[in-house]
Amino acid sequence: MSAPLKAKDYKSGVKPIWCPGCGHYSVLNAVTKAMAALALSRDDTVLVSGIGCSSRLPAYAETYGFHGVHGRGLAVAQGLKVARPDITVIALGGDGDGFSIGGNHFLHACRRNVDITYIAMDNEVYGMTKGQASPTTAIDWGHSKLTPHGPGVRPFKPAAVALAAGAPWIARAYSGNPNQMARLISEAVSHPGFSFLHVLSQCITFCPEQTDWKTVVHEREAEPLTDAGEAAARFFGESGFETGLLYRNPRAPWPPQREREPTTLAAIAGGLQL
Ligand SMILES: Cc1ncc(C[n+]2csc(CCOP(=O)(O)OP(=O)(O)O)c2C)c(N)n1
Ligand code: SF4
Repeated sequence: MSAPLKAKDYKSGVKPIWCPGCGHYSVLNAVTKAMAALALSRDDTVLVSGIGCSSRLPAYAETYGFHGVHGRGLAVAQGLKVARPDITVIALGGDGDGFSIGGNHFLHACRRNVDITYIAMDNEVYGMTKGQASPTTAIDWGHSKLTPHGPGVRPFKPAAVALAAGAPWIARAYSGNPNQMARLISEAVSHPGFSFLHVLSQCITFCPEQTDWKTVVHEREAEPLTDAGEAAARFFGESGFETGLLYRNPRAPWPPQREREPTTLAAIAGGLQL
């Protein structure tokens, strides 16, 4: 019998090109730790992403990967899981990728409840394209030359939106605590249905002030909420810095499990009335 794989065995030989101090390194470490903890088969695990600094992550992992089109990671991930229910599918990307151009896919992935994990690495900015405002940028964040007085638009609350769209499992992690993040990723992957992990992952280059997150981030001590109404009140009123499993209300994933004979092209063609 071969020795169990360690976290490092789930890393590819490709050296990340993220800036030193970028929060996404921590997410890579947490993802590979979780894979080792769950003893996932490298051949039966797929990481799917869109475009952005965060979306480069699949290249750095020693599993199958799909570095796709901006905002379309969730569409690919859900299609893959529906076609191959036997494999583990983890979708990843940034706040720009997932909540802006991919926002519609995010809503429907929460609602549809396909058994995948979605890790959104939120740095409240478009890092890859040099610091434009994203849907989670603060209303008065004036560090971008494009919005010197701030975007002037209220930021989106990812946990509240996920809840309203029907996500049955919602957690938050912080890049400064990769061990907690790894535990949450293991739980997310084990949850039978769509699991949404919102990660506060700092962009040190365009938002250096995010290093202050360490002073406000705190772990949830209570059990996760199970009532959607209570969770809504919590997510609307919260600071956004509480980490841990915040809400869990499982329901049957889509599509329902059904026994069926594999269909062949010949059988389909035979049944067509041409
Ligand atoms: C269709 C399309 N529109 C725009 C872009 C340009 N683009 C590339 S990455 C990106 C945003 C990345 O931000 P985010 O997803 O938050 O990830 P980060 O780089 O911050 O990790 C944009 C707008 C693109 N590649 N494709
Ligand atoms: S620009 Fe920001 S998000 Fe991109 S690698 Fe650098 S620190 Fe990370």
